[in-house]
Amino acid sequence: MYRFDSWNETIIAIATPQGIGAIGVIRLSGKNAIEIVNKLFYNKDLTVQPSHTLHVGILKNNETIIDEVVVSLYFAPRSYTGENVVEISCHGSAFIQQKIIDACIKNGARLAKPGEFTQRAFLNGKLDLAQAEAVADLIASNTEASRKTALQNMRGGFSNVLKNLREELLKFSALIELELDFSQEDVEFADRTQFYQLITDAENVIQNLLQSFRLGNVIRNGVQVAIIGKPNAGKSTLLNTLLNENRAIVSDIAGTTRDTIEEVINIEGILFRLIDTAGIRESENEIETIGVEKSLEKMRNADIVIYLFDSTRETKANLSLELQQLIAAGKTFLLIGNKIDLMNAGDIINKFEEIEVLLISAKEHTHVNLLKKKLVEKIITGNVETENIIVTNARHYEALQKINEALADTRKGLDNHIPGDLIAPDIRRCLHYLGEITGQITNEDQLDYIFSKFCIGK
Ligand SMILES: Nc1nc2c(ncn2[C@@H]2O[C@H](COP(=O)(O)OP(=O)(O)OP(=O)(O)O)[C@@H](O)[C@H]2O)c(=O)[nH]1
Ligand SMILES: [Mg+2]
Repeated sequence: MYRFDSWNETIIAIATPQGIGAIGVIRLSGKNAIEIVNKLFYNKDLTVQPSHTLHVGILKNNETIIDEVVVSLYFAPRSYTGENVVEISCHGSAFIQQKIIDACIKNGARLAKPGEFTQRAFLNGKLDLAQAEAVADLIASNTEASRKTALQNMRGGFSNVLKNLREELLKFSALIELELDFSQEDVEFADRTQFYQLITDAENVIQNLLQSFRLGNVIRNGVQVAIIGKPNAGKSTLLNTLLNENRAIVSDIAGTTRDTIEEVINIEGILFRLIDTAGIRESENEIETIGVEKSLEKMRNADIVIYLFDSTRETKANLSLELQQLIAAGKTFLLIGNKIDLMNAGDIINKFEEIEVLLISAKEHTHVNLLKKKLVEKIITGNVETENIIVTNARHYEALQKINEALADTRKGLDNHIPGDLIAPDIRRCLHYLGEITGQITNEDQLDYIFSKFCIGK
């Protein structure tokens, strides 16, 4: 196993957020965690207490009382990090917490680096790398969907799929390597039909995981939705209605919105980043022209474009042209006709027949819930559900792509009946990248990089 120099040191950090709260939790992990806290603890000898117990008492630094606290004890290996862990719940003042930390440092602890607790958990075999990364995601999760996927990954859903695959491939790899020792004798230990089936199954699994990344990315980072259209279509009104607040200025003067406005809403657990833009038209006004350029840029970068038009003004012929342009731009879009409160029922049905539009009234909130539903449908397509395993991590995605390539090469080799010694390197490549995701194959720099993105205290 890989080790670092500071392996023997006891680390300390505040586990609760910065600022004042009722309670603050300070965590220590390492060989001497219990001894260090014991030196400050006044009421009893912590070193003779059983694991997984709580102790109320006073912490003293020399003869001054710092605080009355509750201390929780976890002995190695039955703790988050696999080392001795002490958690001190003190009163939540930043001053008290700092005093406790200072006193512990004086007695031999050192401040933890970001993610060092989880890094130790990984190095002690408590979590694999993909699970450890999910811990960071879980802490950062801000919607129901991102919480669910992170929790599932942390529990090992993703890792288990990869581990099974790796074990199956290892079996075949061992047989093929064995053939290499008998290469003079032209024997095949690895059953080629079974092996072919395994590669096909593996490709399916990997491709599903790759596909899930689009949704995974969305769950992690949110979906960019640009609201685009001509001046006065009601884009800013729609933004306000979706947000339920008067965020953007609305007026009947064409060209009201000049700069883009971005706000976030949560629909069914997915974050949508709504962008209200300046109405698109030719203009003599320099500022408006800059605004229009910005609108077009937002449209290009968006995951979904809401193309909003005024259904009282737009003709079917013109709309068909706009539609063709949207299709040509290759974007995922929703065609939305606004202001149906100004039209009578018959017109509404006939005016845009054959074109797939959703007609709403942003002002009167008519069919706005339908619009929300359509936004979600654009993201969660097919049978990808948030209950399935979803790849949310770009590092995993890259490794999965490499595995996919290596599997394709292996399959090609089998198709062409090439000998085992030429297939072996491709299988080794698969195994390598599978191991890279779960951390069975890693280098120190990579680990440091991954854990440095954690917050301190985790
Ligand atoms: N009757 C009716 N009026 C609406 C509706 N939506 C917007 N309006 C009106 O249309 C006018 C323009 O609305 P805005 O939301 O400012 O339009 P915009 O698309 O943001 O316009 P620019 O910022 O100039 O591009 C305002 O007077 C709104 O009150 C609607 O659903 N029904
Ligand atoms: Mg506007």
